[in-house]
Formats: sequence, structure tokens, C-alpha cells
Amino acid sequence: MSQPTFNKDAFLAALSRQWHHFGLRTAEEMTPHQWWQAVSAAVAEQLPAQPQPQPEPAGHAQRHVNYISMEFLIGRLTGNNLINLGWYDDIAGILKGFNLSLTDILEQEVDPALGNGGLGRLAACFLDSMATLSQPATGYGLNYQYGLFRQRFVDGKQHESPDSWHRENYPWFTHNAAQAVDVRMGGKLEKQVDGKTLWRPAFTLRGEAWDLPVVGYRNGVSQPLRLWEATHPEPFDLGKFNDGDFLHAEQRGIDAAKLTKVLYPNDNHQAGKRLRLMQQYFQCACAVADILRRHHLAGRALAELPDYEVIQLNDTHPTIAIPEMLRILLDEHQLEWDAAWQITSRTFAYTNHTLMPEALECWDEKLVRSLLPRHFELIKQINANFRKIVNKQWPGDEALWGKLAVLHNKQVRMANLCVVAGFAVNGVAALHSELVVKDLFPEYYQLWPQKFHNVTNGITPRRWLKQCNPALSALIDETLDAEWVTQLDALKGLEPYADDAGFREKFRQIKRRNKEALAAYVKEVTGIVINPEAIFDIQIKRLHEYKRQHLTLLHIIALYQELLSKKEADRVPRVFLFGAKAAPGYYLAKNIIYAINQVAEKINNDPRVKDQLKVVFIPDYKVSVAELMIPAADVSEQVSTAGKEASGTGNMKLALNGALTVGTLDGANVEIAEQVGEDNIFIFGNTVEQVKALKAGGYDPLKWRKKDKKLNAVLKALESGEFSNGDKQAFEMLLNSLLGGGDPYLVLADFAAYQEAQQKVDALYRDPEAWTRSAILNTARVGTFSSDRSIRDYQQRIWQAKR
Ligand code: B1N
Repeated sequence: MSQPTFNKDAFLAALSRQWHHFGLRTAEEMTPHQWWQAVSAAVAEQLPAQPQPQPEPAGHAQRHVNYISMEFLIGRLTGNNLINLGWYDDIAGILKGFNLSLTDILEQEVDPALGNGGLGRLAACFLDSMATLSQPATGYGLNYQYGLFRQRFVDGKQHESPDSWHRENYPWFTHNAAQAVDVRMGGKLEKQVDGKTLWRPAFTLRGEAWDLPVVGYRNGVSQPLRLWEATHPEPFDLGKFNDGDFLHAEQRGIDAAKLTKVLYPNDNHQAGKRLRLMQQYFQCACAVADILRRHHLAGRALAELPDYEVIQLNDTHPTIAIPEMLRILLDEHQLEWDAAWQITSRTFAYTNHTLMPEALECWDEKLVRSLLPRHFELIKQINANFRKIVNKQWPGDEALWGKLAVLHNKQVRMANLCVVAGFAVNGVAALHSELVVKDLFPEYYQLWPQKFHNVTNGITPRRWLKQCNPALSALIDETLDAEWVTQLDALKGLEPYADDAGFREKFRQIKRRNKEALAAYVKEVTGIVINPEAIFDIQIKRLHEYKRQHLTLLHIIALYQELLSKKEADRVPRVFLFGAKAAPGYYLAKNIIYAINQVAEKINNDPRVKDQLKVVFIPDYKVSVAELMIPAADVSEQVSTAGKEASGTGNMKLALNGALTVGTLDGANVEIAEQVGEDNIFIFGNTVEQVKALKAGGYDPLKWRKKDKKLNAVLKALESGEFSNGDKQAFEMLLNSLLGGGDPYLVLADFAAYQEAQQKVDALYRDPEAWTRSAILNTARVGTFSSDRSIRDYQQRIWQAKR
């Protein structure tokens, strides 16, 4: 398929229908927001019709990918869709005729924030790449009324408010009324005379399908991201109404809608709430029903399902789809267990995104049984069958069974269920996949080595270079002949230009303008003035102890003390910019935000510091803010404790836009370092092995404090109340975690090495030509982190591999 041609007359006609629909007589009467709405809706109308599934002879078919995820952090769609369609300039030209700037209009879109962080953003990048590679795919998720909370700071502390993104008026949605699915929950099991069990559910919800178009890059493909909204099949109780109980007549509709009210705001953490399990099952039941409906419609037999469909589980959050598939095959299609198991276990694949123990999902047996009695029974059956396999391999080893069981200590372990019931398991970066095999699932690996894979994450170059950094994109366009937007490896062609002074000058100018644009935004939202001459040092990611924003904080305080003491050599002026949300119930993370803000307040207002050091915490970090920060970064902070960050993807976006990484040997940093070369990255800190050894040797942070004077002075300053108007308790949680709490993420053990790495940053930055050379080499050498490459890896290693 080729690029869809833009039809100006059809677009203008659609546009005029929009303003008439608003009750206006002319286009000029529209507000900027109405313009965004009208342009988006008019473009949506012109999208290529979605291709119908074409039955192909078995064995030759490309499996359709069903990507199930609780989160799709898609970000603003209008600009991205225009770029992918190739219609951006056409529309910009038309708006110019109305004296309007398209970029201004695009700013009107509220980010759909239907995800927490990396996991949800990865899902969005993968959809973009699958459409671009013409990999048939459907994304399945939930249509949350409220996305991730909005963040503001009040006296330095995080305050949350609901994120109403106005899904009811979102112009890219199409409501697919015919695709609704009824979902049952609760109730009891009854034994039938034939020995089979009958599930009598207690209540029914309706899943309504809302589709967003996922537009491939200039290839005419548009395929759905299908988001389910919960409603009640009969929202209005006429009986109650007639009895005069007006208040309760609508109650069941209101109750049903609670299910897709809000995204759970946790990242890398499971809270175990009943409503969350209901969300998970609701989404899975809708998705599985939809997949089977498509399969039947194409006239295919159930036994052929794995030949045509693959279900990729984005972490364990949609695991309940596995017993749901079994239930339908057994109870609705009367298949025997073995046949149902064959079909199911050849269809599901699982991606692991974290080793953090608190994020590994375990559900209370009682909760699962009460909500999904039939599914619980099927999980017990899976567990019993698996027990035989384990017993055969390791006879009588009860301790090992305790580790491998799907059901244990009255808990259902979702990751174990995925490994036992799926045909593939993958980690998200080379190091992480190695740890999945070595530390998380060693015995499973012994049983089924062929199930385990690595697929290193990636990012879409459409949003994360072409769209967010138009100036750099234009420079690359004029420098290279190659189609780098779809062949990101072609950026290698920039390598020789790193030695071209003229090119370096252009590259530096672009970075400079991007920094000016960010500085203007910072001024607008925080009032803080920052100097584009300074190093822009950027740390953007969720707030979590393991990501160690507090390591950077300690370093900032050390810099401050050094500046005041004037003993050491001059530093290059630096601006530290943070963007991060803390889960509302994660008090330690909130305390770290507070500490950063308090330290920032003090440093930014200390006249002695002048322009040497500034600290800015940008509020409400989200995709659209990332699009502004990433192109403006000189330094990318990736400082997690080695072994804790599964991959990271911000690291890839920043390097692609010419930032140099200060990072530990963790996640995808390892592979970034391999690509860019050790001269073009600042690697520091303890490795996975060293972290393990330190812990095994009885790590004591107090000893590290004692032997490092600078570190001691920094901690003292935090304890003294110097940054908190004399309040010595202000940072108690943070300090307690670092000191009395044993410093679980080894912040103190990496402090000295981190400072050294930052010294090297200064030294290189003092030589602008050398710095720019390294920055160009970063852009040139990270093409492999395109999500197109990730998707090809999934195709070859998992989806299309010989089964
Ligand atoms: O997934 C990203 C990785 O790049 C990051 O390293 C990893 O931390 C992130 C429970 C998670 N892992 N687990 C989660 C999110 C929400 C939730 O409720 C866990 N997020 C990641 C993409 O692979």
C-alpha cells in the first residue's frame, strides 16, 4: 500500500461540516480548541478504510498480533497522525490561509495519558511500528475516563488532581457499537449431572468498543487500538423509577462505569485491589471474545487459532486472558482439556518488564475465587498438571515446587502462570533477559529453554525524532539520501559528519534553539530563568527509589557546597531539569520530590550561585513535555541501581536526539554504550555483580558515609534543616531510607563514582567541538533502538518462528 493522497476539497468539506456542527457560520468564529477539534475530526474522516482480514492459506499466513495492555501512553495524536499520513504540510498550508499556525492548534490537544510510564509508552511505540511495518495488529486496552493524575507543586509538595481528558469529545474515536461484548463476573459454580461445572455469574457488564486509528508511516495502513469502556447492558431500572426510587434507578449504570473510571497510578508496584482485578478481567474478556469473533468470521476452525492469531501479554497485567481462553474453549465450545490447552498454550506469549519483587503480581486466592470462580478452578487444573511435570523432573523436591507453583500460599502467581501456559517469554533488554533466566526463572529455563528470548525495547523515530525535533530531522534529510525515518540504521551515514566542522556548527545551533524553546517553557510554567549556555542535564522518568533521582540530588548539593567554598576549579554552568510523577501512595518518592524542590528553591535564590547552578522540577511531566525536553538535552541521566531498570526507553530517546548519557551498566544502557562507544558515554558505578557482592558482604551505608567527607557534608546539610527553613524532619523519610533503612539501592556506594563521571562531563563540555562530535555520534549510532527493529525481532523470534 502506498501513501494516502490528500484530498483538499474533501477535507475542506469535512471541515465546514465541523463548524456547522458547532453551530457557527464561518470558520473564523471557531476558538483555537474548536479548530483542533475540527481539523482532527475532518482528517479522521479521510483516513483509509481499515482493510478486512484476508483469509490466507494456512502455513503462509502472517499471524495477526493482539497486543493486550492495561496501558497505552499514546500522547497527542493529531500531529503524529498528520506526519504519518504525510498531510502535515497540506493542512498547515490550509490553516495559514486562515491566518493560523498548525503548531499552535496542535497544542490544544490534551494528552491522552492512558499509561504510567515506560511500559505504556512502549505499547504505543509498538503500535506505531506494527502499522508502519504492515504487521497486522490490534491493540486492546481500556478506555479510562481519567488518565494518569495531573501534578502540581504546592510549597514543593506534589498535589494530584484528576486528569479528565474529555474522551467523550475526542475526535479520533470511533464508537463501534456492533462490537460490544458482555462480560460476566462473580456468582457460583454448580456441578452438573454430566460431571461438568456450570458457572452462574452474579452480574453482567457491557464492554463497548472505542477505536483509535493507528496510522502507519506513509503506507496507507490504519489499524485499531481498541479501548473498552464499561457500561451496563440495562443502565436504567424502570421498575425502580416507577416505584418512585428515582435516585437509584440509574445506580447500576453508575456502578458499571466505575470499572473504567480511572487508570491505577502505580508504576512497578502492585497494590492488589479488587477493582484492579476486575479491570484486568473485563479487558481480557472483551479482547478474547473479539479475537475469537474475528477468527470465526473469517471462517476458520478453532484448532487453527494459533496459526492465525498470537496474543502478546504486556507484562502479567492481562494474564487472566489465559484462563478466559480456556474457559471459552471448554465451556462454550465443549473442547476436551488437551485440545483447549494446545490451542491456548500455542497462542499466548508473555513479555516480562520488571524483576522488582513488589511489582510481580500475586492475587489473593479468595479474591480470584469470589470474582472468577470458574477461572480459579481452571488455574487449579493448570497447577495440578504442571505439578506432574515438576515432580517428574525433580521428584519429591517440595521446596522447589513451592517456588515454581502457580498457586502457592493462597496466592495466584501471574508470572508463573504466563510461563507455564505461554509459548514464549521475553525480557526487554539483553541484560534484563539474562537476569530473567538466571535469577527469576532458572528452573523454568531448565524445563523449557526454547521458550526464553530477548527483545530489546525500542522507540518510534516518527514521534521521537521526526515529530519532536523537526530542525534536526531537516538537517538529517538534507545530509542523507536514505529513508532514515523507516530505516533508522541509516543514521550511521552521519558518522563521517561528526568530523565536519560545518555540520557540527549546524548541529550545535539546532541544540541551542531547542534549549531556548525549553527555557521559554520553563519560564512560562515555573517562572525560573535558565541560561541556554549552561549544560542542560535532564532526568525524566517516574519517581522511584531504584531510579535514584536522589543520587542526583546528593550530587547537586555537593556541587552547591563546592561552589560556595570556592576551593575547587570552576565548573561549567549547569541546569538540572527533572520531570517525574510519584504514585500518590508512595510517600518516600513524594519526599524525594519535596527534597529536590526545596534544594532547588534554596540554590536558585542564592545570589552567590549566580548562573552557575540551577535546579528545575518541571511539573506534570507527560508525553508532550517529553517532546519538548528531549531535543533540548545535553546530558541524559540514567542512574538506576544496576540490575533494577529492565530496559529504559527514555535513555534511547535522549541519545537519539544527541544527548550524552551519564549512566550505570543497567538495562539498555549496556547496549547503548556498546553502540555509541565508551568515549561517547559516561558509564559509572557498581555493576550487577558488584551490587550482588556488596549486598552479600553486608552493605552498611553508615560506613560509606564515614569514609567520604563530601558525602557526609551533603547528608549533614539535609539533616540540618538548611534546605527546609530549619525543619530537621522535612526529609526524614529520604534520610531514613539512605541511612537507618540500609540504603537498599546503594546510593551511597555509587556517590563517589557518580561525581567523577560528572567531572568528566564538565571536561568534555569545555571543548565544544569534541562535545558536539560525541553528540553527533550518539545520534548516528543508536538507530538500532528503533521500535521497528524491536518489532522485527518479535516477528522473527516469537510471532513467526517455526512452531
Ligand atoms: O517497562 C519499560 C522498561 O523500559 C522499564 O525499564 C520498566 O521499568 C517498565 C506495574 C509496570 N516495568 N514494569 C512496569 C508498570 C505498571 C504497573 O502497574 C509494572 N513498568 C515497567 C518498558 O519495557
